[in-house]
Amino acid sequence: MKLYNFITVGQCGNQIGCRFWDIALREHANVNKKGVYDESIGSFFRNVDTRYNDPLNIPIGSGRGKISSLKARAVLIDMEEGVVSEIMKGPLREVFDHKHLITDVSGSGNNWAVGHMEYGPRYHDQISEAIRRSAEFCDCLQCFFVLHSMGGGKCHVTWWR
Ligand SMILES: Nc1nc2c(ncn2[C@@H]2O[C@H](COP(=O)(O)OP(=O)(O)OP(=O)(O)O)[C@@H](O)[C@H]2O)c(=O)[nH]1
Ligand SMILES: [Mg+2]
Repeated sequence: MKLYNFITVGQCGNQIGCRFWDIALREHANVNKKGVYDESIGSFFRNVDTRYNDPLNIPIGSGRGKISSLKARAVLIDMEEGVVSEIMKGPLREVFDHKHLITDVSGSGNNWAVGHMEYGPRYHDQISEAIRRSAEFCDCLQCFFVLHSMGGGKCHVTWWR
């Protein structure tokens, strides 16, 4: 099974990411009428239902039960906490592993130098650790998707090197 890891960065990356996870869940609900955790949903979500040793082909239920047994293979990073906080108040809040959220308060204000010199070094280890943790949940990691705008402060640029 090929597994995909998402890293969503900044306002743009997290807004697009949020739409992606919503659509992924809806689409899966459309094609997988039995509501089981199969390979296709496993590519993007891990099943955290601990009642089963082999998580494949087990029921994932419906409604809140379904969402609470799924965790997106994602790390959310934003040095301005607003967008991530809104996501955490919304219907998808349980889809994200809280250990994979990395936020600060004020952001870089589109100032790349601040992202590069300040937030990058400050959050380098925390970001690496979250991505490592997320990747370790994958038996067969296919790739990372990094979602972000071309503008903004981009603390992760330092990390990505
Ligand atoms: N397509 C699209 N573009 C967006 C969205 N949100 C922001 N942008 C664009 O992204 C650029 C600014 O980047 P942001 O993503 O806001 O910046 P950031 O990564 O949060 O960085 P800082 O806030 O400076 O720390 C501008 O060109 C915006 O127009 C979105 O939801 N969709
Ligand atoms: Mg921002």
